[in-house]
This record gives sequence, C-alpha cells and structure tokens, in this order.
Amino acid sequence: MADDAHFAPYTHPAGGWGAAKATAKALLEQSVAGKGSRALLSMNHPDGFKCPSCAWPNPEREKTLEFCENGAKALAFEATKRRVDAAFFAEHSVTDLMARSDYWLEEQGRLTEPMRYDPASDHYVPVGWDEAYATIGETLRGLDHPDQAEFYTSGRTSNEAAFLYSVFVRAYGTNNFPDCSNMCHEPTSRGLPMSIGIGKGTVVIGDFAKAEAIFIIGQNTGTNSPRMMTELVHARKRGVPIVAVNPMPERALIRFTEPQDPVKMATFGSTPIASEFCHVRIGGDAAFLKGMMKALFETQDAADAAGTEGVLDLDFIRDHTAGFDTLRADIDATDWSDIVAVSGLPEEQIRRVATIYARSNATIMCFGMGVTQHQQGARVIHQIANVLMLRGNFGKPGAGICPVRGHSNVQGDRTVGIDEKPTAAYLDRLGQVFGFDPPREHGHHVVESVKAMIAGTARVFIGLGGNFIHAIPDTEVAYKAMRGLDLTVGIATKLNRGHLVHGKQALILPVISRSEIDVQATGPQFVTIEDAMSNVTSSRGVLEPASPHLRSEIDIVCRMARAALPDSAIAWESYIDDYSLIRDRIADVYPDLFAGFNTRIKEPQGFHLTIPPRGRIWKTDSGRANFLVLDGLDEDRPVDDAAMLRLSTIRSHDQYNTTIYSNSDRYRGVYNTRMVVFMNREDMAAQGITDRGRVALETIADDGIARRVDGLVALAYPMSRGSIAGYYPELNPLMPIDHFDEISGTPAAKSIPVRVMADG
Ligand SMILES: Nc1nc2c(c(=O)[nH]1)N[C@H]1C(S)=C(S)[C@@H](COP(=O)(O)OP(=O)(O)OC[C@H]3O[C@@H](n4cnc5c(=O)[nH]c(N)nc54)[C@H](O)[C@@H]3O)O[C@H]1N2
Ligand SMILES: Nc1nc2c(c(=O)[nH]1)N[C@H]1C(S)=C(S)[C@@H](COP(=O)(O)OP(=O)(O)OC[C@H]3O[C@@H](n4cnc5c(=O)[nH]c(N)nc54)[C@H](O)[C@@H]3O)O[C@H]1N2
Ligand SMILES: [Mo]
Repeated sequence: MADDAHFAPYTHPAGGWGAAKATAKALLEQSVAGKGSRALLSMNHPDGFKCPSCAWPNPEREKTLEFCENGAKALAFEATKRRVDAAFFAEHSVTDLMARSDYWLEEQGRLTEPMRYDPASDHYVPVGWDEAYATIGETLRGLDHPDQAEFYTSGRTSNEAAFLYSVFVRAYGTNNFPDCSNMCHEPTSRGLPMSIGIGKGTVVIGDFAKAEAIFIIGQNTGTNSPRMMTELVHARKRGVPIVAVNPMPERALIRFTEPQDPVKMATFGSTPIASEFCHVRIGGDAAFLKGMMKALFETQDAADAAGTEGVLDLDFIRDHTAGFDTLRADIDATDWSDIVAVSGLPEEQIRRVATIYARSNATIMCFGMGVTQHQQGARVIHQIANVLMLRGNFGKPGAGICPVRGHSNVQGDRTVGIDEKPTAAYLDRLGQVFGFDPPREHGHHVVESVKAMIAGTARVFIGLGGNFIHAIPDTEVAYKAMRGLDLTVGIATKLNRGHLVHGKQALILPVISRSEIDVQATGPQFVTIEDAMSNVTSSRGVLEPASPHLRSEIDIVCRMARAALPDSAIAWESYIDDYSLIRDRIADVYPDLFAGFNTRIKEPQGFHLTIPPRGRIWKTDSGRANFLVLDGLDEDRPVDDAAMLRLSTIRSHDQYNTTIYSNSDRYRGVYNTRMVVFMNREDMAAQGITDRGRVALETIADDGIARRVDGLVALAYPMSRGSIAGYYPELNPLMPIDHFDEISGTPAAKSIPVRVMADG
C-alpha cells in the first residue's frame, strides 16, 4: 500500500463545492485550465461535441452549462498537454512500461504518431501509416480463415466509424465483433427484447419530470452518470419518492448538492435523494423484485375480496401481456422467508416499497451494472420489466424502463452493426446496399473471443478504442493468450495496458479524439452518437488535435479495409473525404430508423429513434409484452462454502473504466490507494479480519485454476451482509472467464465468489 494512503469517511453531501474543486483541479493538473474551460462550454451544446464520459442525454430545459465533474475530468485527460511521443517510447522499453501502474500510464498523455513494436529492442518505434496498413492488410489476408481475427469495439466510437468498421469486417468475412457492450449492458440488449421486444430503454429525459416514483437499482449515479443527478434532484424537490437499491450506501444517492446551483453552493444546502434505501445483498435484486410482486398480488387479492379497486393494471395485463398466470404461479410458490433471506431486506421494507410503487401512476426503473453483471443478469432485468408491466408502466408519460448505459456511444455502435449475432434480414440488407455476401455464421462475443485466443484459434486482435485486456476477466490467463497472437492493433487516444500486452507484431494507431477538430478533403466533419435514450445527435470537436500526425477513426477503418481488401468495390476512400456519405449509407441499410439522416441530424437536438413499446407495440414472438420467470431467487449459482463472500468489482469516483485519474475515491473516503476491500463489520468479525488489516482474496471456483490477489486492505464499511466490494480492473484476475450471464455472456463482475484471507 502507498505510504500516503489514508481513509476518512466522507460525511458531506455529494456534488457541491467538492465537485467544483475537483473539476478545476483536473484541468489544472493536465495543464489545460484555459483551453479546457473553453472546451467545456462547447461540451453537449448543439454545435459542439458530445461528452466522451457517459451516455446520459441532455436535458430538455434551457441551461448554460451541461457538464459534470467527471465529464470535465474525462475532457481534461483527453485535452491534456502531455504527450506520449517517439521520444517517450525511446526512453521506455515495454518491459519498463509494464511495471508502471494504469494510473501512471494514463498520466503520460496523448499518443502522437503510429508506432510498431520492435522485438529486438523491446521498444515501440515510429512506423509510417502506409507501412502500418500494409502490415495489417498482409496479416489479415494471410490468415487461413477470417474467423481467426477478432475485431473489438469500445463505446466511444462514433456511429460513422462503427458502421464502416462493421461493413469492413463483414466484407472481410467474419462476424467476430466482441465489444464493450458484451461486458456491460448486454443482458439488457439480449434480455429485454424477450420481455418487450427491444433491448433499449423506453423512457425519454422528459419522462423524469412526469414520474411519480423513481427506482435506481445497482447504479452509482453520482459517479458514473452525474448529470442524471439533476433529474433526481428535481424529482425530489417535487416530492417524488426515490428508491435506491444497493449493497453500498453510495453518497450521492443519499444527499446531493447541485454543483451548478449557486444558491445551494453558497449556503451549503443539499437535497436528500433516496427516500427509501434498500440495503440489498449482492445478488439479492431478484428476490427483492419478487417480494414486491408478492406484496402487490396480496394487496390485489385483498382488494378483490373486499370488492375495492386493486393495484394491478388489469386492462394492460389483459390487452398487452402474455405469461401472467405462469408468473403468478411462480410468485405464489415463493416464500417470504426465502425472499427476506436472499435479498437481505426486511419484509416490511419490501412491502413499504411495494406500496410506494402501487401509489405511483407513473414509475421509472433505472438500473446499472449492479443488475447486469450477474450470472442471471438478463433474468433480473426480466423481473424489473415484470414489476413495471403489472402496473402498465410502459407506453405512458413518466414511466418506463431506463438502463443507464455506460460508454457515450455504446448503444449507437450496436444500432449500426457492431453485433456478433446479426439477424438474417440485416445481413440481406447490408449485402444489397454494399454488393457483397456477408458471412452468415454468428461470431464471437468477448468471452468467446478470449477463449479463441486461449485455444490458439484466434491469431489477430484489432481494438477500435478501449482497453480490452484490462476490461476482461481472468487477467493472467488473458495476458498469456494475447501474447500468443500474430498481430495486435490498438487504435487509441492514450497509452494503455492493451498496448503493452501485445502479439508478436504490434501496432499503436493514434486517433483524433471526440473533442478535437476533424478536417477532411471536403472540410470540417462531424460525427453522430446515440445516447442512452435513443437520441441521435451530432458531435463536432473544437480543439486542435493533439498532434498533426493523428488520423480520424473513420480514416483508419477505411484504410485498413483497403489494405485488407485491395479489390473491394466499396468506395472506401470517398467516405474519408465526406462523412455525410457514410450517413447516407446508414440510412440505406436502416431506412426504418435513419431515413433522411443527413437532413434530420441538422436539427439542434438531433432526432429520436423509434422505441415501439412507447406506443405499446411489442415486437416479441408473442406480439405482446412477456412476463418471464426466473427460477428460484438466486441470481448467481449457489456456492457451497460457509466462508464465501460475494465480491462486486466497481468503479471509484476517479476512474473511467480502466483509465485511472487518481488513486483516491472521495465519496467512499479512500485516499491514495486502490488496493482495498469494503467489508461489513460483522463479516469481518466472523472471519477474524480486522479493520484496515492486510488481506488477500481468493476465488472459489471448481475449474482447477488458482486465482488470488494479495496486498489489499480490508475496510470496515456499511456493506450489506455477505457482500464485499473492491476496484476494477485491479481485481479482474479474480474473475473466472466462465463466470458470466447465461443469456448474454456478460462476465458476472458483480458477484465473484471469494474467500478473504487474513495477512494477504
Ligand atoms: N466517471 C465515470 N463514469 C462512467 C464510467 C466510469 O468508469 N467513470 N463508466 C461508464 C460505463 S462503461 C458504465 S457501464 C457505467 C457504469 O456505471 P454503474 O452501473 O454505476 O457501475 P459500477 O461502478 O460498476 O457500480 C454499480 C453499482 O452497483 C452496485 N452493486 C454491486 N452489486 C450489486 C447487486 O448485486 N445489486 C445491486 N442492486 N447493486 C449492486 C455497486 O455498489 C455500485 O453502486 O458508467 C459509465 N460512466
Ligand atoms: N471487473 C470488472 N470488469 C469490467 C467492468 C466492471 O464493472 N468490473 N465493467 C465492464 C464495462 S461496463 C465496460 S464498458 C468495459 C470497458 O472496456 P473498454 O471500453 O475496453 O475500456 P476503457 O477503459 O473505456 O478504454 C479506455 C481506452 O480507450 C481509448 N480511447 C479513449 N477515447 C478514445 C477515442 O475517442 N477513440 C479511440 N479509438 N480510443 C479511445 C484510450 O486509449 C483508453 O486507454 O469494462 C468491463 N470490465
Ligand atoms: Mo460499460
């Protein structure tokens, strides 16, 4: 542990001056106070760029500033004055860089020119763009089969770049599209269509002003989508109950001061957020939701017996749903004692929350990684949809389901073709528009791609953004697999671990970032993104690129395509010159969603993609919204070990996924270290662990692989019983590759069965 590590509980409201100070500090530390502040004024404005941090949409209200502390941090670290240039790589060998922390790597600044790995010297050395493309083209053409290559996408990639990438990869001959969504909201993308016919949220931002109750399940709003706090503050001021369901009492869900409210800032006022905090056990959400349904059914039965009005929306259930009787039978067969034991919540609290829900005529349920990253994550989402359907909370103002997406364009990337399981109809259409025969066999998602690397069947990895190696499970195993590849390519803004754990040949291709000006042959270009509420908006950078040698993602994708497919009839080069041509092709492939794309995108607020359940249209097999059953109550497979605790791997307030902005986590009272485990005091006592004592974590798994992380400090923290938490990516070595959501394949990063060992 670092010498200056310390711990001090945070007792103030979240937001407020602390957030304002942290914003200024990030800009100053990256030496971009003036430039960064100016750029912040363009962030999320109609003629500016979209914040690269999260996928929360802009509000409908008029506001002068529309950014948050963590968006400002993301911008400061992107606009940093520091540079990782040829001199930097000449000074540091890859072995030297491997010994540095992720925080140190992130601090070094922006990549400036293409580099290739030189095995003789163990250094990255400059390479010309043409030579880099030639290497990629030759290697891809030299494979026995296109399925030997894995094409990763991270969710910052624009619609235009992602779309062309998907065309290139399919024209090359594979559907291997592992993407960050596979580790994130994939249970939503795959699970929700089974319930309501679409894998996207059904609310728009204006619904928050009309909601009569809001649920936040397994999502750390104040850190990961801080602009959402504005909606919650407004809702609470209107007296709307907010129910937070979380094994950790996250600060911003308790009290919050709007950093953009000068009166509150000056008077130190704050708004209480959660009117009801459900201190659920990790993995107890399904039990909680089933408890709510049980309480609703009991109330309905009592009302029916008394001849009074009940709590279920019987018209909606009759006219719009299927599977009610099966659901009812499942809930009737579930005992309260089991619900209480598995959820960790008192029966009376679940009943109280059910009453809050029953009194609301319009309820929004939001959820994040605390729900998706479980072995039955998709089926927990089904239970959320069930609860909403019981009171007709789809297709009416102020109501609906709200998966809070992560990366700013993760939703859009899927919409425009980053999908390892494309439908036949989509492939037909793609083939018609571009004049080739796309591969029909489904490709690899993240877990399958890692397995292909481990098995040695994958030979090439290309990463369009992101930091695959530190996002995936089983770090140690994955390192070895990645090092066995013939070629790894990182298309990136910043140096990260993925560039250091590389194949026999390796390239780093540096890109123009979201906040930077992108000028091509026909003039300055803009790109588009789709936020978590299906609004498509334009994004136009305002800053000078970090180096004159950077290329846009679109440029790189098109030139990789040309190098790999020299005879391709697709006019790749024309798309580099004029991005509106790409939007025309997107409209051709998806006429239902994007007809008239280039005209509609000129509207200042962009346009909204159709979400059929908003009109009570259900594109499911049954043609109705389906009530779906989760067998039993456990959202993770039970483990027969009395010492087992469930580990949730989470984000600190000062990181963006694998990129670490500082080693502190202010709202959780942790300073200058990330090697901690948050534990309930009684669990500590039961296992002989002392507060602030050193511990190690060991995974409980039956695959014969020993997984252990040492050097952690155990912190007594108000966790629910049986639940512990620590940081991602430091704890990823504990995550078995086979521990994933059954429906979607998403690694179950919130429920790793572990033992805590004293003196680690
Ligand atoms: N500043 C910043 N913003 C970000 C990101 C970032 O790293 N930094 N990442 C972006 C991305 S890609 C994503 S996906 C989102 C992630 O945003 P979140 O979904 O908020 O992700 P996590 O920080 O992983 O934490 C999820 C929450 O789930 C809770 N939790 C853990 N296990 C359970 C459980 O079993 N049940 C319940 N009910 N809760 C549980 C944890 O205590 C935590 O509060 O944020 C996006 N925005
Ligand atoms: N244990 C555990 N593991 C997890 C999670 C968890 O909660 N727990 N969460 C999962 C989730 S939700 C996600 S989304 C994944 C995240 O996985 P990724 O999306 O792969 O990871 P990031 O850390 O967001 O990627 C950061 C890198 O992206 C590059 N980058 C930044 N901006 C740009 C850009 O504009 N263009 C390009 N080309 N590159 C850019 C930079 O080089 C930076 O180093 O991790 C997953 N892994
Ligand atoms: Mo994510």
